[in-house]
Amino acid sequence: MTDLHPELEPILAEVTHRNPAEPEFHQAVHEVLETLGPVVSKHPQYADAEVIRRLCEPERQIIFRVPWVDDAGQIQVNRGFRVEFSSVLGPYKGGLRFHPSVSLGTVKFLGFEQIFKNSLTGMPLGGGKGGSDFNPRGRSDAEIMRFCQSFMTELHRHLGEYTDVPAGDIGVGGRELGYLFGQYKRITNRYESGVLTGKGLTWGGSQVRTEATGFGAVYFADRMLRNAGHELEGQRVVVSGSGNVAIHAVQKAQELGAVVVAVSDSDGYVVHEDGLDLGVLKEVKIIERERLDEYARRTGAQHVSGGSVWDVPATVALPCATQNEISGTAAATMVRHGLIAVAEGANMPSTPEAVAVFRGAGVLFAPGKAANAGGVVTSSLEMQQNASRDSWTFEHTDARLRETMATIHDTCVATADEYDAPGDYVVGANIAGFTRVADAMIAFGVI
Ligand code: NDP
Ligand code: 2IT
Repeated sequence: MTDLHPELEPILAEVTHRNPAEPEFHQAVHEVLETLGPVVSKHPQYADAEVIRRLCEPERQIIFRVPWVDDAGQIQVNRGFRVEFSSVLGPYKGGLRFHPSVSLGTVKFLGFEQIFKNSLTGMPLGGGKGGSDFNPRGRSDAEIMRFCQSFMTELHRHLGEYTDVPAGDIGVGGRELGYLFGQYKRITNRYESGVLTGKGLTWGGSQVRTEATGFGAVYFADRMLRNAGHELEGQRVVVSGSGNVAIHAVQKAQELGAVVVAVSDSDGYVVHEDGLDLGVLKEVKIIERERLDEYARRTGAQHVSGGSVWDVPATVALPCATQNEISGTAAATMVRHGLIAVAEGANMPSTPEAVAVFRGAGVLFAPGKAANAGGVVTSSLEMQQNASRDSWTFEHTDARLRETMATIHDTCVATADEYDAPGDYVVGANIAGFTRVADAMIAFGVI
């Protein structure tokens, strides 16, 4: 990581000191602050108004007990979180993650990233994130339902279509959002569609929201490659993860003519040299909620237990699993194998060491807050449809997503140029995301 601007150094020191044992949050703040030096120099009003110091402190943090009864009749206790980080540009907006690794620091890193991502979309969205250390793996539908109902029984009092609008993330998809929305509706006695996004198509959901993050990451990668004189067609692509984002990234990459040769889950990865079979992948992972070795069994693909999917050579990498999944060593291997572009479908999947390796090697690098913004963009389109009691076609919604990803891409490029960092999408995304929030914060005064 590079040195920070002297105005920003004490802010990072304060964040680290006041939020002990939250390394992912420190990492996310550091990664943003190290790009803001030129903005602070050019616009002293931001430092005068302590915009950055204020932005690093969430507006509100909610931590609550989630008790529930498992199928064996045992009482289980989990911890729930919602970090309402910034409502400067709109209601708090961001997903819910259910995974045993979730802690307050995880939710804060994700919420912090979400502020800049949501700002970059140009849409009226604040930033927030939530979740629980609940582990859905191996749980029955009935257990998932009881957990979601208990979680919402507390969370509902903090939500509202003008206040805070959650969606999915790791471990939270259509099934969980159904149980969450059902409980919200029951408790509040309101059919308030705009309170959650990622809903089912028959009860207020939007076309393309399920596909949006993966599709959007590939639209971004395609535009970034074209901007540099390449194209996605014919590229050899490796995708990590095999959840919502990964599968739809595979789908769109294939539709645009790339050959996707590998995907992973937390147990290992599969390699399919001729290209993955999307139909079998969806059947195994989405419908049956099975593991990837089952995909290998059905297709004859090679399954590797453990190991790293980044050992599989590729020209384009789409990390779509989780944070810090690409180490510096893995990045060096990827570069040696001929990597030309990375578009992050996941949030902060590249470690700082990996980012340094990519940058040093001249790899095109699209950070998550730009490349994976398609999810929240389409959430905003869902909110628009809910507000107007309308529903759009798949084609119209997909066209809006694609246009918005193009605009986000072009904003990153133009902003990086303006700040003398041509081709640096990290600089472009952070600065463009930051300035929109910062200008509104100054307009609002000290609140
Ligand atoms: P899913 O739960 O649908 O899928 C997650 C995938 O990543 C699974 O294959 C899972 O494997 C793997 N994974 C998760 N945690 C780990 C881990 N600690 N180690 C190894 N593998 C892991 O989640 P999504 O696809 O929705 O989310 C993936 C990423 O995309 C996350 O970083 C999320 O924040 C980000 N994102 C999601 C958006 C959305 O709209 N859903 C929007 C923008 C970003 P296994 O099943 O074995 O656990
Ligand atoms: O990280 C993300 O952008 C998401 N999980 C989606 C957020 C949303 O509100 O759609």
